[in-house]
Order: sequence, then structure tokens, then C-alpha cells
Amino acid sequence: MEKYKVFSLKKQAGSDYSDIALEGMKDVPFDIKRVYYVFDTSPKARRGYHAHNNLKQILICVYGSCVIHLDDGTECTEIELNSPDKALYLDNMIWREMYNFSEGAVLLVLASELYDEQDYIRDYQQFVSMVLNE
Ligand code: T46
Repeated sequence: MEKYKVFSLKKQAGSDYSDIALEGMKDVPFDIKRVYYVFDTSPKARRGYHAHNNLKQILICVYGSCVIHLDDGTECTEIELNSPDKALYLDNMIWREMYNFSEGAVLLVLASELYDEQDYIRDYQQFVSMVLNE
């Protein structure tokens, strides 16, 4: 599966702070058109259940942790995001589900496109048949 990549972000840290900077087209392999964050999740929350036709994203759990289930139509994997310096790049056409959010978790997402409901594939069987016919 090559539709995703986990990578480390460079952290600046001093005796009383840490920070991480991300620049579009440099640390992020696309021009960032949208930023959003998922928070106030309940422990039972399981979100996602979709893929995107074109959208590429980078997910970072900047506080707490969560698990991302990925499915490229043939293989599945699970990735725990549990550190602000751990990033997950998601290409288009990969099914994702997010769950096991720790209390107070904040999942930050950098996106390559503006929000477009037409870009979502929310039917799993449709996603699989699209992948198989690619
Ligand atoms: C993804 C995961 C990680 C907007 O109006 N604008 C936005 O930019 C977003 C992301 C959502 N919305 C609205 C659309 C829905 O009425 O917020 C509501 C929840 O959206 P959705 O069900 O798509 O949210 P998640 O948490 O299942 O998925 C989101 C992203 O949509 C998705 O691309 O990869 O976070």
C-alpha cells in the first residue's frame, strides 16, 4: 500500500517550549487550501467512513491520540497518531475511519482542496469497485 505515509515533523524545543512549523510545498507536498481540526470527540466516536476522489491530506493529532484505519481497497492497516510530531499523509482514493480518540484529543488536518461534498465517496462498495476499475 503506497497511498499513505507516516513521517516525523521537525520540532524546535527549548527549556520552556516546543513548536513545529509546516510550510506548504515544502514540508507538505501540496499547496494548503484548507485547515480544520476535529475535537470534542466522545470515546465512542468513530468518524470518517469515506474516501476522496481528489483530496490529499495530512493528519496530525496535535493533542492526545487517535487511531486511523486505512483501506486501499485490497489491504487495511491501522495507524496510531499519538504525538504532535507524527504526521500521516493520505493520498486520494483511500478509505479512512478514525476512532479511539483519547480525552481532549485534537486532530489537525491540512487539506489540498477546499471543502467539496462532491469529492466524497461515502459508499464502501462503490469505493472498492472504483479502485478495482482504476
Ligand atoms: C477526513 C477526516 C480526517 C465542512 O463543512 N467543511 C469541512 O472542511 C469539513 C472537514 C467538514 N464540513 C462539514 C461536513 C459535515 O456536515 O462538517 C460535517 C462533518 O464532516 P465529515 O462527516 O466529513 O467529517 P469526518 O470527521 O468524518 O471527516 C473529516 C473530513 O471530512 C475528511 O476529509 O479525512 O476528517
